[in-house]
Amino acid sequence: MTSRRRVVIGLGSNLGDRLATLRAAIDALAADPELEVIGESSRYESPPAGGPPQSDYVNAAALLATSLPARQILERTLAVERSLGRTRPDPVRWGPRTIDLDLLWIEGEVVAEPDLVVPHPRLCGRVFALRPLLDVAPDARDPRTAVAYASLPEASAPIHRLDPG
Ligand code: PH2
Ligand code: MG
Ligand code: MG
Repeated sequence: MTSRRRVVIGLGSNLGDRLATLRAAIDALAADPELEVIGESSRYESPPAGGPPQSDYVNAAALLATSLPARQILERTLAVERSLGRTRPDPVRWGPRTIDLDLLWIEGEVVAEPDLVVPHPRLCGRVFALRPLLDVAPDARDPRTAVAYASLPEASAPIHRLDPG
């Protein structure tokens, strides 16, 4: 049994109605009785990082409170992706996707398994992941080093915020 703690899920979309898909994904997380959505970030638009040429992404983050173990949180996020039409394996690595949910951070927890690494291995280098995370958990720290994410240079890199607040 794990204790109830904060968890941040990163969301991204670059196909179809991106904002509507992000809304639907957060609503689907909130509909899970074992995941309480206690915050959501602004929406940010950015060019694709890596992968083939493709259209711009909209990214966001959802702050959850849950006692589910990391593995089960991952499974719930994959189920939400499937419910919104994502099929795996991806046809193209880092290719365009209607929806991508990434388990970015679990308060005070480190997971290092072949298919599940938390904190997300690319969190610190990606402003489109870091900025939404800081919207919902401004005090978040790396669970290994205790470094505050807000103090990282990437946290203040420029990114286009779509909505006020
Ligand atoms: N996700 C990727 C690859 N590249 N670029 C942006 N801007 N936003 C993303 O969410 C993103 C990406 C793989 O998951
Ligand atoms: Mg991703
Ligand atoms: Mg992903």
